[in-house]
Amino acid sequence: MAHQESTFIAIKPDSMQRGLVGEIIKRFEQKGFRLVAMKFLQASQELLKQHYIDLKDCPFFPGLVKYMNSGPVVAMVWELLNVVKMGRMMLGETNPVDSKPGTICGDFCIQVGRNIIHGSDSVKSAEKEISLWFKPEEVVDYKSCAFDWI
Ligand code: IDP
Ligand code: MG
Repeated sequence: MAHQESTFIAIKPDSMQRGLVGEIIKRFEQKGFRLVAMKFLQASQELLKQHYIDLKDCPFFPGLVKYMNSGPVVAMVWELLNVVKMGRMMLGETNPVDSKPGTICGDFCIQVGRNIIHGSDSVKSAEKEISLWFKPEEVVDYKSCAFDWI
């Protein structure tokens, strides 16, 4: 399919507990992106340490792994043209204090340590994250009926 690009989006344990799952998925659906994989799980510490490996020397790393492991998450892969960059724009900035209203962080959270959603920051990290969280057969290739209209 033309204009393919994939990103890994995770609804973190706090947004799950706060009932924001539907709202977040709605925004990606309404934007026109295509959902190709989704799972609901409590991520293991091992998986999360691997996911955040680049941050392993940060002082907040142990707290970050604990936070992400504190309850279930919704892990997803969304596709289409420029989804990595536009996905990050929809999320807002890492720190909610810098996130404009209208973005997910700008609308629904306050603290960087409880910033409710993850999105890949580049095409390269998206590839790494998708292969870490999903088996190839868990990512479904199909044509959305809206494809030609978006
Ligand atoms: P990103 O999630 O926007 O890519 P990163 O710098 O990769 O931001 O950090 C990963 C996650 O680590 C953030 O989303 C946030 O949950 C957490 N984090 C980042 N900086 C801090 C901090 O200063 N204190 C506590 N947690 C932080
Ligand atoms: Mg990051």
